[in-house]
Amino acid sequence: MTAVRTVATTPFEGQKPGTSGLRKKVRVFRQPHYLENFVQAIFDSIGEVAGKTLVLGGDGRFHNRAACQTILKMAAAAGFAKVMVGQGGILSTPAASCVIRKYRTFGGIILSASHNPGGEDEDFGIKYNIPAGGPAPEAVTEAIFARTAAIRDYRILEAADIDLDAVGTRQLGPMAVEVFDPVADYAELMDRLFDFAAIRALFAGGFRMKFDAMHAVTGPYATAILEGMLGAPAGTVMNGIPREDFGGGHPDPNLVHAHELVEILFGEGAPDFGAASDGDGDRNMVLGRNFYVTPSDSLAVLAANATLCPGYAGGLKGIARSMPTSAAADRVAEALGIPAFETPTGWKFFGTLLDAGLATLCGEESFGTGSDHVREKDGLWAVLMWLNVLAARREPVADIVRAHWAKFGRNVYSRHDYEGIDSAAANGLMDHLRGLDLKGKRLGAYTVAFSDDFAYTDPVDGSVSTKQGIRIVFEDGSRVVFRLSGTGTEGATLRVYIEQYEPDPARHHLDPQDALADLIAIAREVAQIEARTGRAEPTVIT
Ligand code: G16
Repeated sequence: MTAVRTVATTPFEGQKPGTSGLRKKVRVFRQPHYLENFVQAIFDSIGEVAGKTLVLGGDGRFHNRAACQTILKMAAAAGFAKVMVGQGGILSTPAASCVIRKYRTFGGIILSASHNPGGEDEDFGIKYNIPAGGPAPEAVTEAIFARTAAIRDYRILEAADIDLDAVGTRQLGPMAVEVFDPVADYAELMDRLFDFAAIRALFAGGFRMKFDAMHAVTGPYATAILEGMLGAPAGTVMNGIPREDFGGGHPDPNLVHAHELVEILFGEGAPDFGAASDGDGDRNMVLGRNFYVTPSDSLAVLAANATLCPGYAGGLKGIARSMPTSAAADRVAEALGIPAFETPTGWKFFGTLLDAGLATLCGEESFGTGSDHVREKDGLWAVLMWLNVLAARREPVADIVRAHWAKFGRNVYSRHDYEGIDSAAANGLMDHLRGLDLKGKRLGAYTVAFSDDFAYTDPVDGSVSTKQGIRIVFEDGSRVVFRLSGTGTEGATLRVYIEQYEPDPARHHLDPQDALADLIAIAREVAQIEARTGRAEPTVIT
């Protein structure tokens, strides 16, 4: 017998979704009613759910399984007709988006704190994706947040836990639960977009790569596609079994956290190509032999070479990037005669552009690249697009990027993160920057053209987002940008983005830290970083 129980509850403070959903420590999520309140707030905010189908899955981190069971029972109590769950509760973020779109479901719930560490004392997260497959826009997340502040009770089915490990459909009270293979639909989509035969031929010819799944969700996807469908040798995928604690690591594919891969690609006898993905499979880092491709350059190079891939052979409609991402992609858009869009940080801002057919490729400096094939950034997709380009051009990664710079000029770029700083100090620093009147002022050798707090009006739905990061733009087009991260769970993280355009190929080989040294010093001084945060140096440089 199953019955719906209505449980009295009181609101928790701070259930406000950040850049990508609600992310908190596992111990916060494990408090009685905490997850339930948020899930009920979602169900209460997204319209009529009765009779609808929902997608559910996560990156497999600690608490993923328990949360799936709770959400299933709440979905049944809310009246959903069916929930499609990835086998074992596993579903990468881009695969969730793929499945939501393919089966036209009423959106999905994704359990992930992305690149943040996992484990009993680490992070957990939850977000709702809309029926178009993308992260809920701000109007929806605001409604969910407002609901969390007013919630008085939630409803849950009293039932035993359901088996999530065997593929198949079973009943949970009146609701069907379909446990499905989380890889199949996604792999089929990739096969349609890219020239798998050419990539197979590349591997058959001795091309070597390493893919670091960082003990996170992309392991099964990468193993099935790279080693299974594309014939890459066994062992191409490393750290390929998803673990609840990501093997104790920090599943963030950057030069610091993916150091195991970096050492291989910069070591003796390095393979031709290296790539890594994050906790939930939406981020990517791309490396050539002895060569790091910045995410901003990766977007630009993929855009310039997109027509080599069957799924993009007809050309691109437009390219969108987040404001802190370098303008390298804008130069490609200009050359292609297509529009370039500059949005606030957060994949959700690309959704309207993709839905309206205004953009085909999107990218962010935060190791996110994607296209209109789904409505999330997609780590493995980016890797496969690179493989398709490499299979078509048969040149080393470094040569492709250098030739790109020679043609378009180089947007020399770096991001400096100051992690885990005091929140009050971080907010004080941002207020200080907002209060400065810099227009026309000289900072070092640079003159400020303008400075502002980035605001964005969505060209499709007219929604306005303010306070999206402080830009100081100099007369030669160089700029420094300051933002506080919206994905952390402890203290604050200050991100400083530094960019300078370099047309001269004789200077393209310079290390960005050297080439940008003056701007880096200016950024530190104008924001009073050391005085306000006590940090003389950033914790992560990418
Ligand atoms: C999330 C969003 C991304 C965004 C990133 C920025 O990434 O999905 O679109 O660029 O956050 O993070 P922050 O606010 O810390 O700079 P993810 O991979 O964490 O979902």
